[in-house]
Parts: sequence; C-alpha cells; structure tokens
Amino acid sequence: MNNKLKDTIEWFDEYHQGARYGLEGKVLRQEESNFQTITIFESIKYGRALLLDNCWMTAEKQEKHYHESLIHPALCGSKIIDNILIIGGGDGGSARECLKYEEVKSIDLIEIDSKVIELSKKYLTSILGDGWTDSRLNIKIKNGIDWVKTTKNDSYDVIIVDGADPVGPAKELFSHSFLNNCKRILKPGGIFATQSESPEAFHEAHINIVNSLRQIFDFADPLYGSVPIYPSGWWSWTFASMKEANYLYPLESRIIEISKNCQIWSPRWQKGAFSAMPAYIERELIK
Ligand code: SPD
Repeated sequence: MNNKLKDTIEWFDEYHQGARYGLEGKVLRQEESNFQTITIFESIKYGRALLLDNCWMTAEKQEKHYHESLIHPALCGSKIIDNILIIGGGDGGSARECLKYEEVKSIDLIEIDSKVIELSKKYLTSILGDGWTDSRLNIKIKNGIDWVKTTKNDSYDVIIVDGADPVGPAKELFSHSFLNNCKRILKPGGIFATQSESPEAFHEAHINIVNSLRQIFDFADPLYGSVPIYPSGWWSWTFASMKEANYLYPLESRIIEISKNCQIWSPRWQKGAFSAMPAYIERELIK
C-alpha cells in the first residue's frame, strides 16, 4: 500500500445479523450501477476487493479459496467439459479457473451488470488479467434467469452459478424454476455447481438450496471451506448431477493437469471438504 493511502485509512464493514466483517484500507471507487452499489476497496490485508451493495464479493489475495472450491469439483468430475456456462462471476475468477483446462472449448459468462466487469478489469487485474481476451470466453451482458429460460435443452457440460447472496438481484438464482431450467439445459453426464452460502451466517438459505437441489437432481452434495472475508468466514458450494455423483470423483488426467496450479484445491482437500458436514446440518438435509 502506498504512503498516500496510509494517511487515509478507514475500516469498511459488511454488516450481517448483528455482526460485522471488515477490512482496513481505502475506498478507491464507488459507483451506482443500474442494479447495485459497486465498491472497489484497497485493503491492507487482502489487496483490492470488490463489494456489491456493501457485501464482500472477492479480494485479490484470498479469492482462490472461493473460486477453486466452486470450479474444480465440477470440472474435474464431468467426463466432457467442452461447453461451460457461468452465471454471474463478473470479477473473472471463475472463468480463470475454467480456462486452466485445455479441454474447455467455450465458456459463456452471463453477467447482468456490465459495470462489475468494467471495474473488475480495471482494478482487480490480478484475478483474470489477460484471460479476459481468451477467445474461448464469450461475455454476454444479460440476465442469467432469462438466459437459462431461453436456452435449448442439453446445451452445457457444466453450469456454474457464481452469484451474490439471495437478496436483491441474485435471489432468483436460488429458486426452483431457475434450478429446473439449469437441469434442463445441462447435458447428460453434466455437473451443476453453485455457491451455496454459509451454513452459519446464512443457515436457512444454505439448507434451502441444498434441499432444493436434492429435489431437482438425483444427487446433490455440499462442500465446506473457508472464505475469510465472508460473514462467519465459513462457506459452502453445492454440486448436483443425474445418475451418478460424478463431482465426488475427480478424473486422474484432470488432477494431473490442474492440481499443480491450485492453491487450495487438491483431491485430498476436496474429499475432506465434502466430508466436513456438521451433524446439525446433516440432520436438516433431506437424504
Ligand atoms: N456473501 C458473498 C457471496 C458472494 C458469492 N459470489 C462472489 C463472487 C466471486 N466471484
């Protein structure tokens, strides 16, 4: 952090249910888009960070916890990974993890808010960097709900939902109709993956999304890990599929290709993270 910034340091906190989650640093930019308040914050501990409506979305020096957890169980598990759909993910972190796989032919990234992409490209340069110009990445500024509604059956090998918390514009990403459309447009053998909130700070939302996915797909399992800047620091991602729970079994060739380039994800970590389900959560999930 430069000296000028040191003189003007302040705390930025996300408030959630009587607790606050904050970082020390400096607001670099704040804008009202058509959808939300977007803040770029330069933090001392985790580098530059993005907030939407005053909630932490990502930070350069710890985003790998979130993005590797969301992407690799899905992309290592699905036999075919030609065509990927990412709903949300405007900071570019999920796309970066998908672009690590040579087999991936195309990624449709559907982000509702062009300002999120514009500011991420400008300020969060360490996240996707040159990857923004990768010819496999197709960015569309569209509503993800409409996108899945109007996409034809069996279109994608993997679907990733990288949205915000289920309030405001992201609420619909947790609805049965959205999830049913995701199942419809997923190819046979494909994998669906979504961020599924904190089992502590967003307990009800977490239980609801896992149970909804268990009603819609043959298999759905949450994986637990940490994202230090999110409420409670304890987070989850849930994977779903038909016929077999292939997200539990990373393919050997992909492990070899990917694990050397990961900070958090490894087959060993994944196995533990799927198993680390607290007893009280297990009791609330439908089988
Ligand atoms: N509480 C924050 C949940 C945000 C999940 N999405 C973050 C986007 C990172 N690409």
